[in-house]
Amino acid sequence: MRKILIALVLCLSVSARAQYTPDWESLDKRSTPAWFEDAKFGIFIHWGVYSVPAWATLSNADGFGSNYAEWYWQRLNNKDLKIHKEFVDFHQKVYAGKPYQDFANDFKAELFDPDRWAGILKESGAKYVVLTSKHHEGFTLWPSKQSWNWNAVDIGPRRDLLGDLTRSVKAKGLKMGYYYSLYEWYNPLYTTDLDTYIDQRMLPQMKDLVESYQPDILWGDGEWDHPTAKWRVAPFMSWLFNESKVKDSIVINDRWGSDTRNKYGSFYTTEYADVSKVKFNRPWEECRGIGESFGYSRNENLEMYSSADKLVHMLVEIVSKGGNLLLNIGPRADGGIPVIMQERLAEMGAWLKVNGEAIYGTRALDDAPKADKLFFTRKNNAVYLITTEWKDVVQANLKERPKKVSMLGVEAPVKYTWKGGVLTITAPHLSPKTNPCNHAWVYKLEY
Ligand code: FHN
Repeated sequence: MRKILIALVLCLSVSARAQYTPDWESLDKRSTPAWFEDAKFGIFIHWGVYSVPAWATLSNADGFGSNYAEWYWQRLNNKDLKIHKEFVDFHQKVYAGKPYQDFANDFKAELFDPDRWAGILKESGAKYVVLTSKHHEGFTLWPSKQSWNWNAVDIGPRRDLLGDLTRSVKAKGLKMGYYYSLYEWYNPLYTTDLDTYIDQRMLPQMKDLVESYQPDILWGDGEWDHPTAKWRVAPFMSWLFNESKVKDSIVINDRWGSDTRNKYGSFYTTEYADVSKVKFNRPWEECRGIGESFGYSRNENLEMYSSADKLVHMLVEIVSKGGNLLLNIGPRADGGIPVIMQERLAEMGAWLKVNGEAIYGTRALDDAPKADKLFFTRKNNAVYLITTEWKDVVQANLKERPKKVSMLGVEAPVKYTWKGGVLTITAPHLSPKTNPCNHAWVYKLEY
């Protein structure tokens, strides 16, 4: 009896310790579930009513984000912007100035095939997906009760886009997450009665997403108008971490109030950052489009799209600094994924098929040698040296002599010497037939 009592007391005290109180200090005591740091590569999807006009200016006149097509509605209304007139002129010429809301009727998603999308996403080598459940326009991709007649089932696609994609993505073994914008530009409740908006729309929607679809990630945004205390997000997070069905697996980003970015959350976020300058001692994630917009912009030119070379190099650099890359695609309103985006994803996937061992599940190498176009990751007893440019001879300062050096995807052993703390690798002779990959090559150093 005594033993049972002691066991009971122990159990109770463990569960009491596992309770997170509704404040960020407590919430941040929860360690980030390891799957997130192991995953390294995710695909962001911006899809909504804005995918119908799918247009943004090419001018950068208003600085960062000028080219974001998902901001179309706001650009039409915000007279203070330098790019405003260009949007109004375009809208007048092409759509005779019709109300933005009418675009929802043209958001048909008639080509949307969630299994096909999931196949493309899986083949990219990504381990997770983050879909815009609701962007700043307020339109929800799931049948949200709080968004009557402004959701994908009541109007437009007439289908639970979020639910259908979630099922297909999870069936492929990928994690599924939702982007959720706290604020809404033109929701009268948001603009006139913030507290009611939060209580009767925002918080119930977030809870509905979690309970109905059990996401692996909740990715907040549109948080900048108010501090986190005003949004009352922390109590929701303590429910999420203590009681929800996903309490052990879910991760959240850091955008939950004007005072939370790079401060609180399971991981920090950057956006179109110069990743060479990023330095965090927490899990982090860089998000960006393949081009210069998140929502599909029909106005973009080829030179605005990152090459596969650039994307692989970016992934390598981010991972060498302990981060994840969340690379965005913007599907068309008809549900097709623009072929150039598919091509870039396929290239990433081909590279990761050969070299994924140096990416997934790795961590940054402490005191990694600094050398031009050389990056390092580590896992178990191996260090991975990734060269983003082919070099016949690769040199790096390394404290210990590796027992073995090989190139991922190449069977023949690789010649190397190690003298006075300098590792010198002679690259294998490869022909176009034996070259395992393009963009970057990985040497595995075993210790
Ligand atoms: O305004 C949004 C933007 O449209 C896009 O969704 C990005 C993704 O990180 N977040 C906001 C800007 O920080």
